[in-house]
Amino acid sequence: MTTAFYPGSFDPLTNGHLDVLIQALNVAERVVVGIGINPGKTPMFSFDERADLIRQSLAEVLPKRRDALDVVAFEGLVINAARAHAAKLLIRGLRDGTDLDYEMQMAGMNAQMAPDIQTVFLPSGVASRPITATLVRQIAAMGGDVRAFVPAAVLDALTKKLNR
Ligand code: COD
Repeated sequence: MTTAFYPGSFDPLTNGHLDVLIQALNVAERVVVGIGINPGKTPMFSFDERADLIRQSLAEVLPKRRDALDVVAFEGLVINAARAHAAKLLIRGLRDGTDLDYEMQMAGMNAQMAPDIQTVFLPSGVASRPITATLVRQIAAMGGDVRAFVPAAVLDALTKKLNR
């Protein structure tokens, strides 16, 4: 069974993240989404909230593959977390050339540290290319409409979190 590790902050999951997750399920039988925990940062959503939103959002669009998804927390190096979950593929989404430059550096260094783990770049869909979780949080906090950028479960959670 091919297992892929898809690391990120997912604070919260956006349509861009979901697009890449769906593509990852086309290349791997099982996908482990790794939510990176940074003890120095306070996220908008807790680990449990982020994990639930990822599971709910995938179940909404791809119910048949819900059992192929695991969501875990990790700290430290991505390659160590990927290994701990027996993943041979490391998934990264690409939005544009800026992502590519940065991701190429990480992929190169990860390949030297962990030649047994293959980085796989998956391109953003056209509609989700400009979306970032940081901007989604900012727009929502300022009362803007983010329904075009996030799955329904995330929109609901943002509305509740911001008390609207
Ligand atoms: N379209 C396509 N892909 C997207 C979109 C979009 N609109 N938005 C995000 N993505 C992709 C990103 O490119 C990324 O691949 C993934 O989704 C997650 O994105 P984020 O923004 O939630 O999370 P990141 O990229 O900030 O990652 C957080 C980590 C904790 C994973 C990160 O800090 C990290 O990689 N830490 C690694 C430490 C490490 O191993 N360092 C050594 C590397 S050599």
